[in-house]
Amino acid sequence: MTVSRSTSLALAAAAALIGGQAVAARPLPAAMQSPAQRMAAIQQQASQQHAAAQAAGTADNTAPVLTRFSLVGDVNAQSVNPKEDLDVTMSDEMSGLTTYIINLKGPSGQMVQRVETMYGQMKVDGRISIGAQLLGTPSFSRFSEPGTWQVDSVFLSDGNFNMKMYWPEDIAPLGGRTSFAVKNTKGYDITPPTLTSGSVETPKLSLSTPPAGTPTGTLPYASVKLGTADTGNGAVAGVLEAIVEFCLANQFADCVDTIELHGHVGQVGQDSATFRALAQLRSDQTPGVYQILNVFVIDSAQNNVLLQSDKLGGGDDLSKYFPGGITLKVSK
Ligand SMILES: [Ca+2]
Repeated sequence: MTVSRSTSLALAAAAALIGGQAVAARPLPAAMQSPAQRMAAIQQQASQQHAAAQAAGTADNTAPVLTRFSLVGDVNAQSVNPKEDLDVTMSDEMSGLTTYIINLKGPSGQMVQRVETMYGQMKVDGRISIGAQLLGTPSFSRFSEPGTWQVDSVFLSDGNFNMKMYWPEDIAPLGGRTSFAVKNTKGYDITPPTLTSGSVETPKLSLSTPPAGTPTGTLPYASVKLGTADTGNGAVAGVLEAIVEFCLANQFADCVDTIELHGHVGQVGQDSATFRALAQLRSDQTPGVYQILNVFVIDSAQNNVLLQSDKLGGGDDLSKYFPGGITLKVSK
């Protein structure tokens, strides 16, 4: 089981990935990755592109630079769309900035992130905001942990795939403010949700049998029913989403095909929720006996749990949660 609320653990995993040691043989679907894992994937891609660009002998060999970084003000988690402002200067003199990622870290390791991609911009110089909900997730919310937050890292890359990661010790010498307070008087949630039960509602599906009441040719839906629970720290964010990934494994336990089911909970703040995760099969879905590979459950405050099947290299016995079985047979 991987419980993700610790940035340092996730960053250690990211560092291992960047260092060329595979963290997991099989990459997780993007939606199951922590911010640090997504960042590591971006870095890894940039690194490969950089190597290709170097081999091609193109001209820009210097990474973008961060020359100003100063956080402005504090965050009131109970305000409408809370965010933290940053005065920043980032530039690249030749091929221009293409990506910046700014990570802020809470007292217990929760991460708020801003990721931007652009083209041909030589300089970002001014005040930007981090953690606003309209800018994507993970963002601040009324469930954010109160206390002292600080900069975790800044990642920059340019049009020739040169990249640089700035860590707190690289940012401190710039002389700006690198920490700020999050105020939250109404409780917060840094506690991951749990899976309490599950059942595969469609253990056998035929690609040629449409769901009841639908026209001939309609592809069938895989369905898993999940029971989940969530707690918090004075407030409960409640389960937001679950993803169940099925794998058709070959004799080396590699997935030759997968089915990714998604389920959403409509209401924030519930301490338990039972719901379905669904996916319509593809017309070219490989027939065979699939089994559950991963179950990912995330709450509205981005705390999440990842269960990985011990049948396929993970550490979790999923049959404990799925007493009726973890398989789904797909036939033509
Ligand atoms: Ca929670």
